[in-house]
Amino acid sequence: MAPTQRHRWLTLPDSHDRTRRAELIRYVHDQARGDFEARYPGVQFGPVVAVIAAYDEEQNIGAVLKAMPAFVDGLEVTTLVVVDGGTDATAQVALDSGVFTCVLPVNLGHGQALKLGYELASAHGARYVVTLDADGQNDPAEMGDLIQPVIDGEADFVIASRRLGVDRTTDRFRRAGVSLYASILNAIMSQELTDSSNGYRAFRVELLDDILPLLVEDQYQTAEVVITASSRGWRITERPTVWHPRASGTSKKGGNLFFGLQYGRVIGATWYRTTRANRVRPPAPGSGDTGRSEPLSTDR
Ligand SMILES: Nc1nc2c(ncn2[C@@H]2O[C@H](COP(=O)(O)OP(=O)(O)OP(=O)(O)O)[C@@H](O)[C@H]2O)c(=O)[nH]1
Ligand SMILES: [Mg+2]
Repeated sequence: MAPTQRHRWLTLPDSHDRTRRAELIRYVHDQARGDFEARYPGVQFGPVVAVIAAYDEEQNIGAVLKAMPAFVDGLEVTTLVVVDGGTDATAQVALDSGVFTCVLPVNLGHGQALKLGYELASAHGARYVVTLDADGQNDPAEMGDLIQPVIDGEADFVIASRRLGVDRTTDRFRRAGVSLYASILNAIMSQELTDSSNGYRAFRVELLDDILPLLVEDQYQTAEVVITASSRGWRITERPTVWHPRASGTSKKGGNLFFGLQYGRVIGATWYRTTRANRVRPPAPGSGDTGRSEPLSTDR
């Protein structure tokens, strides 16, 4: 009898399953990347690349793209939308707005879409990468403040914090989850973050190049990136943000209980993985673990 989805919950993937899944993801990424390179041959991005992963966001993404800044701190901003499969006109809206658009042929999940965005940004000349959502929860006008600590060389990775700023959403359960998971993450990684699950982020590209091979989560990947970057010794800080309700539609990440359980699983699994991986991998070049007190560069 063929296994049902319910039975699948009871069986842990073996190494053959994991290898096959990784190969499938690689194949789909390569297809999308090939299409992208053919659509934009030899393209060179600006020093700041804003990566927006979008899954069925045709109603919301147009307004986000219109609000994207052309420059932050005198540095040109390139917007790159990674359309994560889906069935609506998200890709067409992005293409019509004139931003760089990479389309995955099937839905792989927010984490996998962002990984492809990081790869493209790095390969096409980005020095800094910003991520934000396509659903209108982040204000692109805040990008300059968010990225400033990275440009100034004070941090390698900045996370927008709704708890340091303003949270305009009303879900108290979700708010409690944001605080709880930040506390857990702080306890295991010796950080002092207030909002580790916010997807509005700015990175130095060297950090992304370093952690990319260690990222495996399809969804709920915000914790994975923080734990992995922290375990590699990169410097993380926060800036306040105004966190808006979704412009339209509902979260596709499941109800609060499912979201919470999955988020907790990602924290545990990443912590276990990075602890093992760092036993065999040297510290990140330029990260705090090397004992350097100087930032990599100020790039100003
Ligand atoms: N849910 C979901 N979002 C995806 C996926 N791939 C890309 N995304 C994009 O990821 C961003 C965040 O997704 P949301 O579903 O809003 O999740 P969230 O903002 O973390 O959580 P909420 O607070 O519930 O909105 C949006 O821009 C989505 O379009 C996917 O497979 N699932
Ligand atoms: Mg959202």
